[in-house]
Amino acid sequence: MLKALIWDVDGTIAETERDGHRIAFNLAFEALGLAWRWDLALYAELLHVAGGQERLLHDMARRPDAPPAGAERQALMLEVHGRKNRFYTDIVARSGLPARPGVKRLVAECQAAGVKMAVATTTSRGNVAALFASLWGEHWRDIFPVVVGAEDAAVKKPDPLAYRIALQRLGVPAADAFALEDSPNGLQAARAAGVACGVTRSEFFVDAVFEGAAWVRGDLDEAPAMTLARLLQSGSGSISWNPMSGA
Ligand code: XBP
Ligand code: MG
Repeated sequence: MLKALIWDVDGTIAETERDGHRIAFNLAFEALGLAWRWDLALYAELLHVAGGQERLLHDMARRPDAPPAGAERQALMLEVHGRKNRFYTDIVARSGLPARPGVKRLVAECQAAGVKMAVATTTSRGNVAALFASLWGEHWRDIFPVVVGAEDAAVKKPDPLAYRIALQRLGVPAADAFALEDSPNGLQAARAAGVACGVTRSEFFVDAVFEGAAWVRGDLDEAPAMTLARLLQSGSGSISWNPMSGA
């Protein structure tokens, strides 16, 4: 029985990667006098590395003008990432990023039906707060009482840690939860925690393979719309999925 819906944030709630984080990374590079820029093609490749800090380190490792591995590189990474997050929350607060189609509708349906909602994300809690306040107003925590972010789960998706913590805080077994994700890393994290998962492909994952998803679609409003009733039907098949089978 479905008791909780666990939402990924980046790419699932809104197209935050293309229009938020990527732009903010570039603004941070510029502010620090770095010539590095992440265009769409490079960012699509870099997105396979979950976590902004990990992504920066991965990119720096192949740049001849980056500081050598060690304390200096780590310090620059933290400086860039801190600035990126300030630019990101500014972008979200000032211009607002719209929710992806059907997100607000499904959230409202879950609220009305008493389905608990949580967030399991790789990004930091401050970024979630900025985005959710812009989408649902200052009382957004009443809708999403459980938020598991980078500060809670040090090991990023595809590791299941964020999902395991979310389930624990929700007090709901994995079999009674359903996850919504946009990326292969996210799907893998949910499944490894034993949570059935539907996928709404985001811009960067239109061609990705999503093996083991309960369903894969462009967005929640794509016909036939993914209503809570339809999600429950789709979930019943996938919720019986056995994580030990390796299917
Ligand atoms: C999101 C991420 C994050 C964001 C940037 O993955 O991988 O790293 O790109 O956020 P998911 P931070 O949607 O699977 O949670 O810079 O705060 O990490
Ligand atoms: Mg995502």
